[in-house]
Amino acid sequence: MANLRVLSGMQPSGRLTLGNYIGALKNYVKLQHTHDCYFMVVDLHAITVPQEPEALREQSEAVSALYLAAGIDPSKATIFLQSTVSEHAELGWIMTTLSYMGELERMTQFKEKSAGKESVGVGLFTYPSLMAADILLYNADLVPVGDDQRQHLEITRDLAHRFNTRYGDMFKLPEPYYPEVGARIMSLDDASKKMSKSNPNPGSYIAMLDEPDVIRKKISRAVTDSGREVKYDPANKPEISNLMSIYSMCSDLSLAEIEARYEGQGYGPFKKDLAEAVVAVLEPIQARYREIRASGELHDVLRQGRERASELAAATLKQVKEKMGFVVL
Ligand code: ATP
Ligand code: LTN
Repeated sequence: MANLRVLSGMQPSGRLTLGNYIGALKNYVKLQHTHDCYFMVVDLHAITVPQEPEALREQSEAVSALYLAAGIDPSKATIFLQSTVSEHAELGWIMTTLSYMGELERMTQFKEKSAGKESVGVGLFTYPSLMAADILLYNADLVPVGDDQRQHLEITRDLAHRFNTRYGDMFKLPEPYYPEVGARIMSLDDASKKMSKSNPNPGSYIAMLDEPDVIRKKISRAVTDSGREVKYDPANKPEISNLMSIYSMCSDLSLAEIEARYEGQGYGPFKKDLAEAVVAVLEPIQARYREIRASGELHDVLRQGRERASELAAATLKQVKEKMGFVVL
């Protein structure tokens, strides 16, 4: 249904990983054919932890180019940078004023990212209010994300409902959209943590732009349990189950088909084939990525995206302000 709207985003806080691809980007590419899609690079969210200016610029362009390289077609979906549509910051402030300390304090992402830090930025705390603004500005129906965003989607729905109750009907309550397998890809060095692009150990993740030989090496070194059975059992065999999810998402084999294929063979052949399946998915994306970066087309795509996104965002913000009692001139 072309009229159902989709919105999502990724932070330019490092190099995109296979977790970002499987958990979210793959669904972006799929949904563009059936929905009215808006995909952004959430640079305003990235600065909730310190970023070097040059690195922020480079990573923002890299994430945008990876969106295109992974198959998002700018004639079908709108791609833009969050900071270029100033309504995000403005509705973000409004959502902050509607948010309660208690509900933000309960966010596990906040607890994890602030744990053990001497000084914690306020932006990290109000991060979910800005994310709610991102989604509500476009009145999105569906939000493709990985499992770690579950709480943030709930708070978005709470804030939308709170606004509607206080000021009259305005926002739809958005639904999350998760992949069936791979909504939570775990770290290669510790299957109790999610694979994350800001992990300081590059061996813990596969970056979408890792060279094929680096991918092979990282997978061969990935931690596995001491057994030898390739069996999907997340509670007792979290490492192998994680690698099986990755394999399934990179090959379109089901988990049961993978179990059957490696029965009695141990981990060696499984890991070898897994590495080739990942390389086969990422190599063509990497080739397109290099072409896109060399072509200089990126800024035009992002400018066009900003125009399309601004139109919707401005209309929503105007209505919000009217409902809240701002003098709209
Ligand atoms: P950071 O480590 O900097 O917080 P991140 O790697 O978690 O970043 P985000 O930009 O926060 O990445 O997330 C972008 C999208 O990718 C979100 O929809 C998120 O749910 C999804 N995602 C991130 N990591 C994983 C993962 N390990 N498994 C599945 N989905 C993931
Ligand atoms: N918090 C998200 C990134 C994000 C987002 C959004 C995702 C910011 N705004 C709006 C979906 C919709 C994350 O992935 N860490």
